[in-house]
Amino acid sequence: MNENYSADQIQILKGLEAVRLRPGMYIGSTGPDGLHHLVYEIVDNSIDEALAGYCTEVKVVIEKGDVIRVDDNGRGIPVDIHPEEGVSALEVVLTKLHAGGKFDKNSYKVSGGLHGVGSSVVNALSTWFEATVERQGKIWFQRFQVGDPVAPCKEIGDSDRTGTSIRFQADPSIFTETTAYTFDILAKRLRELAFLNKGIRIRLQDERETPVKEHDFFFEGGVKSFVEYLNTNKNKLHDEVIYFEKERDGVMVEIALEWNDTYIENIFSFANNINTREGGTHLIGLKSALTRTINVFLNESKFSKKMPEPLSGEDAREGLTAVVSVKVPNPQFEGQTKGKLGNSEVKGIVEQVVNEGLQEYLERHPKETEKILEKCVLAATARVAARKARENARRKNPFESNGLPGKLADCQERDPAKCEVYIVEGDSAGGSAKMGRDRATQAILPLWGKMLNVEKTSPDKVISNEKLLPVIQTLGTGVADSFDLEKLRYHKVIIMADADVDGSHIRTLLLTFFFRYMKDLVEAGHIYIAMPPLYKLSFAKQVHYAYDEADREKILAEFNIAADKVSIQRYKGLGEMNPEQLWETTMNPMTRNIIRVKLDDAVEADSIFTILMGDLVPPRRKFIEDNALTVANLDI
Ligand code: 0RA
Repeated sequence: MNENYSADQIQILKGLEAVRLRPGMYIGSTGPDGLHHLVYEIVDNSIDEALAGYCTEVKVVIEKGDVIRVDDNGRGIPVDIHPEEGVSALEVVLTKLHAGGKFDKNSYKVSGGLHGVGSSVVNALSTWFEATVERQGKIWFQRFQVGDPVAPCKEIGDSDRTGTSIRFQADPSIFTETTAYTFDILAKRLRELAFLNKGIRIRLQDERETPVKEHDFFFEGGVKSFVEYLNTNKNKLHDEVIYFEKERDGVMVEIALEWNDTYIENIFSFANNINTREGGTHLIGLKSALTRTINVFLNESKFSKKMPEPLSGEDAREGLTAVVSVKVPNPQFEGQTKGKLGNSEVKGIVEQVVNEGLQEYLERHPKETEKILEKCVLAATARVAARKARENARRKNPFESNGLPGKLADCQERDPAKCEVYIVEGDSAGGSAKMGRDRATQAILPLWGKMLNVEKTSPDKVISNEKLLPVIQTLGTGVADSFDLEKLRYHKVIIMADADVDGSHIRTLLLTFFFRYMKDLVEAGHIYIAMPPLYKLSFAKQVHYAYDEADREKILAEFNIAADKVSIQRYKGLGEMNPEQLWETTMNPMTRNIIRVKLDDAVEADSIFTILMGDLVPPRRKFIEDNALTVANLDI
């Protein structure tokens, strides 16, 4: 048994063919995510060198032809001959799976997390791969092709510095979808890494562009700078971000907190530089310490008698932006997407750090403390009011006996997976949609009344709003803490509004509501945006629909139609289409054009909604100018 096991191990260690055979197992996918992952894999090694205290700068260059180069000023990967393997340590690192770490037992490794598979995997998935090492006064070089060395590592010159430079070209026979890198995707991750590893300078250059596009990420404040960045454009309750950094039992803990005047809780957690989207023990520790410490101060304050009920965790976190980042020697990642930290020892450690740090902060900052406690009173009061509003709504029952709003035209099918609901702005469009739909599977909910901006409204007002309440009732899931995805009555929730500015406004308002109150619904990909056509083109007894100007020109070019032979109707709104046209262009699953709303990046999404819906006008104007806000740009 044991012998077999080690034989298997040797098998695995021998070649990189396994990686080329099942690339997805090593880097997650062979799509764009996997492609960008190659870069992160190489960068992680340089970050490890920096965390060990030997490297201060990492430079990532996208060269012409989508070649990646990662340079660092660390000690350089060792090049001496490895006693067991008989080749250079460099070659071992780049050709053997999981051969990292071995040479450097003392280093405090952070890579090796989620997909932390090492440079050899990148080598295996590259048409060619080159390593240049500067150390001990010399320059060393080795080149590989599809993972195999072309020649041994050899000395090629003298140097008075140290460092490692890796260049590679992703193999297009593996990354069949694309081998083109997206600057913004790399920039986002490198910015995050610079926040999470303070003091390390990370540069990104795109040589595919002229002039070369460049970003320089360097944050002395670490996660404190991260929270400042997240709270840009928000009204803060206190001037300085609350910040603690401690090492305890080998676990590094870094935490930053800042309350703002919104109703939104925005906490990001990281373990070993990996975003733990499903939370885990570090997040539990943070939340429990926050509630505990704030409750202690609340009970000793004049605000205590204003509390309608004892403080809840959500009260303490309303309007809180926070980042918790831990670095753990042996991280255990759990959960469906391995995005949850499992190490049980971490909870108590984080809890202790936050209890001590926050207590000290609150003692020293009475003015700020007062604002935070006052916010807690308001949150608790609104929470109780929201519950009463929910109970009242149930008692008054403004709905049909089945608990659904009267204006909903439901579908016949009962299996949610087969059902869709169109949320339609305006009664006339709603009427056309009701007549044009496939009543077996398509439900229509016309919206009426005044919509509010949930970003500026307290939760109790949001959930009793005349326009949103029917949406909540129709979907069946409940909201916020009582949200239950299992109860969703339609697997496609399609927002249908005019293709104009007003339509865009209502779409944004609804998306903000879904994002803030039913985030899981967005995350699970149930929200869609219907794309009604802007033009109807009639010529030679044919009818074509165009979704924008470019589309219109394309169709005219394709059919080679002279401008005077075609009649072009521009739709001003959905209401101008008759039921048949609406069905054909926007509702028929065979021919319609709908966009699924994605939530790839929570940081970016939060910032976009804050900019679009928040109080500050200049950033909103700038965003809209920069992005020429169209439906496509809402595809976040
Ligand atoms: C192990 C030992 C030593 C350096 C490194 C690893 C190292 C690896 C990478 C990967 C990218 N950049 C890197 N920089 C350094 C050096 C041990 C010594 O010099 O004593």
